[in-house]
Amino acid sequence: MRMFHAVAAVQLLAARLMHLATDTLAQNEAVTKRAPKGCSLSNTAVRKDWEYMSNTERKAYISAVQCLQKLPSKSDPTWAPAAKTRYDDFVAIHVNQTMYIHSNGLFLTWDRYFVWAYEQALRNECGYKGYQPYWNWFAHTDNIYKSPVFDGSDTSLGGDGEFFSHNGSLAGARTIVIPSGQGGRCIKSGPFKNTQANIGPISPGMQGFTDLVPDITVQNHRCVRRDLSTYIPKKWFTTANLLNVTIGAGSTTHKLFWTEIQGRYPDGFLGMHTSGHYTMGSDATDLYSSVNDPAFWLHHAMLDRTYWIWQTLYPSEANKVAGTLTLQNRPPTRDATVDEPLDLGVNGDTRLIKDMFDTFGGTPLCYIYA
Ligand SMILES: *[C@@H]1O[C@H](CO)[C@@H](O)[C@H](O)[C@H]1NC(C)=O
Ligand SMILES: *[C@@H]1O[C@H](CO)[C@@H](O)[C@H](O)[C@H]1NC(C)=O
Ligand SMILES: *[C@@H]1O[C@H](CO)[C@@H](O)[C@H](O)[C@H]1NC(C)=O
Ligand SMILES: [Cu+2]
Repeated sequence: MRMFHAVAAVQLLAARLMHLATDTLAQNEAVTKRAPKGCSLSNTAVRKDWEYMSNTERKAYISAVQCLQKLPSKSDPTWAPAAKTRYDDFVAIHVNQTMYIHSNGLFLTWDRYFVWAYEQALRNECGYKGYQPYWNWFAHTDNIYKSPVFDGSDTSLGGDGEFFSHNGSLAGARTIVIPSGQGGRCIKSGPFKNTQANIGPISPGMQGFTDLVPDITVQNHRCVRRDLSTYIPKKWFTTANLLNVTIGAGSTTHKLFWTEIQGRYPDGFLGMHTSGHYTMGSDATDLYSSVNDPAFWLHHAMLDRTYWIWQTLYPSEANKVAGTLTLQNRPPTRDATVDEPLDLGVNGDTRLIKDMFDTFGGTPLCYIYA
């Protein structure tokens, strides 16, 4: 009983913290009346929690994603012969940039720009009127199958995969073993039942894939696979871990936040970012082509939201970068600066890291999270 109250109290504190961050931001903006490049509280986009969107809003988002999956690719076919759809264009650039956007100085800002560009494509090319939703990692951790993101209903991003007997997944640079779940093959229910991909898998963490391809030059038309994990949310999407990256020892400098959110693999700690990928499982465990899972974007919006909340709490650290130009600094490279270009290929103009610090800066970002 006492344990229950302690947990409830901490969860309440975490919820308050989220609101505090939102309110602080709103007040700051209102007080300074700062409206760079036309971004203000009256025209800012508000990205919502999937759970608190109406069925109509969710269906509009799902239709727009299905539209991007049907539109033809804009990528140069000599560069990415495997890219067939507009959705594939996003997978292709992520594969191409993989070694330069993870576990390095570009990670958080490239991700922020990538999600924004996808949101633009949904709106400008598929008539979507809403904004990019997020999957709140800390909800339904006791039963991921009940999450409205993954419950397999017609207002979800699809349910689990069909069962596939396998030996689990190797996460965190292949050092952390994740037990297999009840899925592993094609998504078996919901709007993305049997949804198709053309690129990858290239380096999946889930064991038992037999159809690997080397890169974006080889098309592999197939279904997107999923293996929801009940193990990860209970173990790592905890209030203690949330508090650590927002107000605890893992939050006080940019470098600490950046490290903690990406995980400390030698300590057996997967971190929030990798945890989300391995909660979805199967295709989403591929460092290169995880974008194939349509829930990738709700996961990455949550990562961005966590970064945004942290930035609001630590204004003096908010515009810093940590890390070099290569994944885990292999091969060794110089430290990233705020002037590093962020390459999205056909999906967006090249912007700089420093353009991405302020989601309210109008360069080109203009959004907040609810
Ligand atoms: C990514 O694409 C660029 C061309 O835009 C090419 O020069 C580079 O080799 C590609 N990198 C990988 C790892 O495929
Ligand atoms: C699982 O591991 C066992 C023992 O190493 C191996 O024989 C089996 O082929 C593996 N199964 C899959 C699906 O990879
Ligand atoms: C919080 O983050 C710090 C810094 O990375 C780490 O040393 C510590 O173990 C974390 N605490 C918990 C409870 O995970
Ligand atoms: Cu990711």
